[in-house]
Amino acid sequence: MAFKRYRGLPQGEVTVEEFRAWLSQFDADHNGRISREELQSALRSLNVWFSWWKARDGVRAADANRDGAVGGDDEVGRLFAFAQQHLHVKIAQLGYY
Ligand SMILES: [Ca+2]
Repeated sequence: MAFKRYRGLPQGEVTVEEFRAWLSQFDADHNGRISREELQSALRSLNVWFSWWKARDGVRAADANRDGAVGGDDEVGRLFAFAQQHLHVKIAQLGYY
């Protein structure tokens, strides 16, 4: 299996645009949506513990239309909110969502 080096999240506060750009590099099949497996590799790249569970919970929290993946502005915004609460990602724009 090839080892891929990912860009990290910016230090300090993160805007939703930065979060989206960061997340897009994990869209392995380039379908514009982040599956649970893709989110898990994103979390793993941040050295998040229990990435399997957190990826499952993150998709569950963000997947408004219940298609099993995170896609579109609304769902990325929800995932961003999840990341703030559960991964301690700081937001740069309070009240943006
Ligand atoms: Ca995808």
